[in-house]
Amino acid sequence: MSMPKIQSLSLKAANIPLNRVVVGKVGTFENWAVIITEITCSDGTVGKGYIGPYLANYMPAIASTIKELFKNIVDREISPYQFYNEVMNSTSLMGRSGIAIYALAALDISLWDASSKMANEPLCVHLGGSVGPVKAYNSCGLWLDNNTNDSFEEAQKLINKGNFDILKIRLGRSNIDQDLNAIEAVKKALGKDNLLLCDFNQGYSLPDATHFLNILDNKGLYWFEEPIDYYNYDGYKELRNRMKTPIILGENFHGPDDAFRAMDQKICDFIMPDLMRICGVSGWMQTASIAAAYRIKMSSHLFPEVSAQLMRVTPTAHLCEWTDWAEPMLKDPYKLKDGNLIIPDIPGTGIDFKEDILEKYKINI
Ligand code: SMN
Ligand code: MG
Repeated sequence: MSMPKIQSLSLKAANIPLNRVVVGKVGTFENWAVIITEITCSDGTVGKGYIGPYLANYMPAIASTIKELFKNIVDREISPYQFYNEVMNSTSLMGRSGIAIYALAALDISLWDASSKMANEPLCVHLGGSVGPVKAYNSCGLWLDNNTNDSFEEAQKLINKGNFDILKIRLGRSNIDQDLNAIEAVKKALGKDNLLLCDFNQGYSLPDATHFLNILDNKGLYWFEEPIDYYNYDGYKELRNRMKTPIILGENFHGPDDAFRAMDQKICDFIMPDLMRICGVSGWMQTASIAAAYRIKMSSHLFPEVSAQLMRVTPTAHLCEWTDWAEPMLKDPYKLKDGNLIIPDIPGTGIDFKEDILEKYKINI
């Protein structure tokens, strides 16, 4: 059976303005820097995707890595998982983390989009699942600049955006009382049956985490996300033993190897891989199998569109992180209903771009 061949690659980059400035221990961001990957095939199919590697100045380096990797698939039939394995098994490449993996993810996402478009199926159907709602939480606010007086109102707005019953607050202010007040205000807005997640973005040292998490441990928070440096495995083990609240990490897993190591060493209760860093659809699917074997619930980090599709085929699917960061550049952002993301019943990932917005906020690569 002869399949269409991969013909050409178009790369664009843009610095998309955020509706709400991100202020966290990760830094302050007014824009989301994205790279758009479009792969055209001989039958006219265009596989589209984007990654968001944060730092605009790194875009040229990532773009040139994407172009270099692409040379290996030009003129070949689409086989995303095979290509992923070839690159992952290659010893001559730049390793399995950082820029190399971001570049492979960018291509992988577009290849899976093209593959599911050729099959005339939504990505989740192409992967053996079905179209349906995906439980999500609103992660678009409650950053560290949110002071107690605003927390209740901001939480209400976030809830109302999609009838959400789960929110995430960022913690680790210099004064713990401010964190405690913000938690109380957000909980009041949520009501007693709804979940509040919290994220420390690796802001604490181990001794501080031990001290402050003890204070927060009986505040009814559903998870503690990344309290300390994500590479401090011994520290995570210790915190996990000391705390009742489940510990989650995963947005900093670079590929399934990191996810495996974290689960194998039992350093967390839940995981939440990031589509780009876990290495696209292929890296996600491998990680989902590992999580299933360990019976560990798997949430997502950013990239709500493709992540929602993947949650439909993730055996231990938990919560999809929803942000509106990509919305200004998307022709048809996914809809929200009753705290769920709604997957569009169209072939591929359903991602298409507003060219005028990409042009307006263009980054030269
Ligand atoms: C986060 C990640 C990247 C940028 C801003 C915030 C955060 C999250 O860790 O989980 O949403
Ligand atoms: Mg986080």
